[in-house]
Order: sequence, then structure tokens, then C-alpha cells
Amino acid sequence: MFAVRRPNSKPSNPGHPHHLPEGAAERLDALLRACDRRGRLAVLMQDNPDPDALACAAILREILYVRLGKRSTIGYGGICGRAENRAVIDVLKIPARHVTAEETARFDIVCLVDAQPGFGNNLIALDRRVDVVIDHHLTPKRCRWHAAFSDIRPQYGAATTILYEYLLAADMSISRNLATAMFYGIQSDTQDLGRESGSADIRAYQELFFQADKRKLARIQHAPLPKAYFKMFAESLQSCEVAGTTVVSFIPHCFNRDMIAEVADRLLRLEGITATICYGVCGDRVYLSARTRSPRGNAAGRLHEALRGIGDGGGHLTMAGGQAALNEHADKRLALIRARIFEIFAPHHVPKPLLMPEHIEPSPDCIKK
Ligand SMILES: [Mn+2]
Repeated sequence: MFAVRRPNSKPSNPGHPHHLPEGAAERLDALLRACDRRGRLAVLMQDNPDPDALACAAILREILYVRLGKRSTIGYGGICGRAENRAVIDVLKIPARHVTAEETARFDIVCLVDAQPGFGNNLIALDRRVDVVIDHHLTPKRCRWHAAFSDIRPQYGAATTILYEYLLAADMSISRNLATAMFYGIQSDTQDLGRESGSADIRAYQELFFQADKRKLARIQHAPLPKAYFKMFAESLQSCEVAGTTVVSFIPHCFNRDMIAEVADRLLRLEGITATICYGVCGDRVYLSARTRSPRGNAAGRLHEALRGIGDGGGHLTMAGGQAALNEHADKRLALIRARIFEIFAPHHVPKPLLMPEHIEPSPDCIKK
């Protein structure tokens, strides 16, 4: 059934240094069965795909091509705006492109990676038929979806690690570009293995490090940033408020949703801080990112709670995302969101601006030569 193989597809991992979990071969067969029929095939990601999602889609596309001889479209519903993420597509030649909801409906076989139906961050609504779902996010109770094949592992730091194991089970050779995409996917989703990563992520990271193209990796990690990036960054700092050990920032004119996650990540490095939330207005919606230093911070649960009745939120224990619609009373809605964030993430604390004049004066250590 899965007869199509490239003549040169020799295993690049002789002896499998990576310990495959039990049932890896059976899962690969089930995945292939779910996609093995006639028709147009799409591998979809979040609307704003990150490096983990891009690597997942590239792996799945390769597996389906080598093992089933099927070509697939890699698609996302929004934009891929963050400079590093664009660079993954351009430098590593991943053929990902924007697809519309109408176009999605015309695909016969639909796979979703690094996201789940009904999350609100992708083109697949809860009631849409989907064939394959492979992800590492927690599935909230409200999201009861069905897929012919699914593999959800919240204990994995990167969904790329899950798909890497399929690639090993398929015994396929790994191109340098794909190895580089996988390495960067794991590196960025786990913040260099420092955030919610497990032993499988560590092994995959180590194995892929040797295969990744370091020059291309550097071009991606240091991709040029547009002026708008620094403008949004300045706005986010000006609006910063600290309450207890939580810092909250706001980007009133956000051109790129990825910026919200980036600011939340960056502010978590502020000393003495255990949780950060950044929210910003893109078009007629508010998007939010929450980060916590430890899993006890329960970013996903608290963000979900903060948006109860006004939007959607979820993700991981230390990193979460959410969104809400803005109606004609945008200012009121934004004030409500701000109040809810402080109520849930920093109860009993009074927010104070981060950049008060006395805080931005250089400390004596900086002045003395
Ligand atoms: Mn991910």
C-alpha cells in the first residue's frame, strides 16, 4: 500500500540512536492509512505559524510524499509575519502559503499540526471534518473534535519532536534543510529546552544539532527586522504595568500578531517577574499572549479564565495565547480585558507603570567606567 519510495531514500539514522516510543511503527501506519486515498491534500497549521508548526508541516509533507507519493499544500489562514518565521520559509524553502477558509473546504484530505480543531487559532472549526491532528497542546474540555487519526502529546515541548519520531519510524533520509527546520522548531518552541521540554525533545535536539546547517540557522535567528518592529516594541514598553510579580503590556496598533508573543517572551526576562501578559489590537480583534516562569503559573488556565465570556484562550502551562473580538465599544472592551488580566494574574496588587522616570535613570553601575 505504501509502496512509493525515492530510490535514494536510505536511512540516515542507522541503528536509531533515538529511542522510539512503543507503537511508533503502528502509529505511522495508521497515519498513512488516514491519508491514503484520492484527492487534494492540505497540511494546515495555526493562522500565524511559528517555527515548530512550519517544521511539523514540512515533515508531514515529506512523509506523505515519500511513503504515499502524495503532494500536499502547506497552508495557514493568517500571515506569517515574524521575521524569523518568514526566514524559515525563505531560507529553508518550505512551500507554505496563505489559504482561505473557502479554499480549505475544497481539500479532500486535511491534516492539522501544532494546533487542534476549535482552538480558534486555525482554519478548522470544531464541526469541520479533519483527517489527521498531531499536536502537543492540552485539549480543553470544550474542544471535543474527531479525527480519523490523532496523536496529542502535551508532555512534548515541541510538536516537531512528535513528527521527528514518525520520520524515524518511516526510516527516511533527512535533508539538511529539513533537519535545520526541525532543530529550530524544537529550539524556539522550548526556548533552548528551557521550557516545558522532555527527554524526547532533548534527544531530538541533540541528534538534529549535528545535522542542522548552522549558517542557515544563523540567517534565520538574526533575520533583519522592519522599522514597525521597533515601533511596536516601543509602544509595548511605554504601556507596561507591573502588579506584584506580573507585568502587563499593551500594543495599541499591532501590525503583526507574532509581536505580542515576542513581547510577552521578552518581558519575562525582567528581574523579579513570574508572569507576563501582552495584548494588542490587530484589525477588529484583540490578541493575547501569556507566559509564566513555572508550570504552577498555569498560563493556559488563567488566560482562559480571564477571557471567559469575551473570547478564547488556551495553550500550555507556561505559555498561552488567546483572542477576543472588538465590538463598536472597543475602548470599553479593552478596559475590561485589562481589568480581567490583573484580576486573574495579579489579584490584590495595584498596577504601577514599569517605566517611571526614576526607573529609567541609569544605575550607578552603568555610569562608572
Ligand atoms: Mn508548538
